[in-house]
Amino acid sequence: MSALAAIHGKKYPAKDHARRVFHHYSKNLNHECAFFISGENLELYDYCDQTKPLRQNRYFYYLSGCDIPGSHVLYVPKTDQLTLFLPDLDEEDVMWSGLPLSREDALAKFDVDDVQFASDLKASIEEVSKKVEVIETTDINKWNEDVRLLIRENNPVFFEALDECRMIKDDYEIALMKHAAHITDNCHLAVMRAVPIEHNETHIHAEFMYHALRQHSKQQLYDPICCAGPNCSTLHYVKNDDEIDPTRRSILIDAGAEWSCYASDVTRCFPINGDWTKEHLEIYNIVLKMQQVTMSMIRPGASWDEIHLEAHRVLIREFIKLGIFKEFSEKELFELNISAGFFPHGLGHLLGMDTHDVGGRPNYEDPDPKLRYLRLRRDLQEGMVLTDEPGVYFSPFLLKDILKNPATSKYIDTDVLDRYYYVGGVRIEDDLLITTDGFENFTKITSDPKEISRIVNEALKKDASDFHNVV
Ligand SMILES: [Mn+2]
Repeated sequence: MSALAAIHGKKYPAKDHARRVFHHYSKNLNHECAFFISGENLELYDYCDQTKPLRQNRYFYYLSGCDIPGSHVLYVPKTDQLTLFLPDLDEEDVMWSGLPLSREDALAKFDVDDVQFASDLKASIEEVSKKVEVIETTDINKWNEDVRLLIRENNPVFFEALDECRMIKDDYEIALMKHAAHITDNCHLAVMRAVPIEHNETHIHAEFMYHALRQHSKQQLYDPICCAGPNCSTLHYVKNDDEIDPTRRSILIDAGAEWSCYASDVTRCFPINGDWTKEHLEIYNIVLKMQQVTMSMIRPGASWDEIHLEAHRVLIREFIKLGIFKEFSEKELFELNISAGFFPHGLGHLLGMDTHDVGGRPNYEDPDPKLRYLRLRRDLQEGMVLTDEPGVYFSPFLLKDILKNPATSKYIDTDVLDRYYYVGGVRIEDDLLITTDGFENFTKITSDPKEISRIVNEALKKDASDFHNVV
């Protein structure tokens, strides 16, 4: 059954979100207030009559569920009144864009008490401003200049209330995210199965996008990362245009479909010819073990810092076994931060309407390089959605200081290390919901190396001309 069946016929719970944000806000500030947020609007490119792609403002969407450009939302807690303001009807534009949603249609579609239009905005805000001490907004910008003197931007208490609420997902948001994850599973499987026609990183990218669009997911929250061989050691590689040749068979694809502004974020790796090389499989199995060990620790109350550091310990133990790290104590290697050269990013991040979602409280100044890029620095709570995405990379750039400094280079056997550079890197990434006693994994596409090998080898038996998009 589709995840969307659980929310069939229901509206995005904007009103409940507004109430929750006020509840949180009023723990810190006790005065009469209102909340006002402007959504994004369409903008033209310079010297051109085409519009830039629209990415709806996430705070606006959280309080409205509305994706219409040029809208605003106002919540007055005292009367528990949520009002959506839609753009005024532009008669001249109807010929090009068709009729916009009527007031009645909008009332039926969105979880709001009233629908007004942009031309009503100033009078409504003036009216409310007489009754409350402050109208909070996230930011004063070109879409709400008319009312700038009546609203206050940038109050950290308001942002914290929004972020804390967004961090804990409700059933409706969970259904949207599960659906995004389901589409993404199908896309990753399609990429593994399309190997006869994938000779360039762009083909991997194209295959993912084609299958996302076929499933009505028109955009991704982040640019797909599609790489082969040493390119896999660049964490956010988005050039996606190198050839895939027999010396560069290790593939890494990090891509996720979006559904109604909610994200999925999944990474899979596979050998383009179906058969893992010895070194590629060794590294893959280490990353898989890092993921399995860390997943076994996930439950409400657990420290994500601790779980992340445990992934480093697994890496160190396994690198000692491979001989990349010379046999010193695990503790010594851990304290010297050498593993951060091979696993430089965090184990995972919160996921929601942003790929790196709000509420994680990262500390990019952390003196411990193992923790510096960890985007979630809090204990786990039921209702959080996060990624578990360990990785191991062989980047000459990331390793140059460790290899140059005799205090650290003495721990590394470069003869052994040199055998792994061609793999580039491996990352395995799943999307997890924290539940009462553990977690639910939204990501169902297999990460078992034997199964992946079987899928790819099976696909290679097919004739390339069977494919829809042979070029
Ligand atoms: Mn991620």
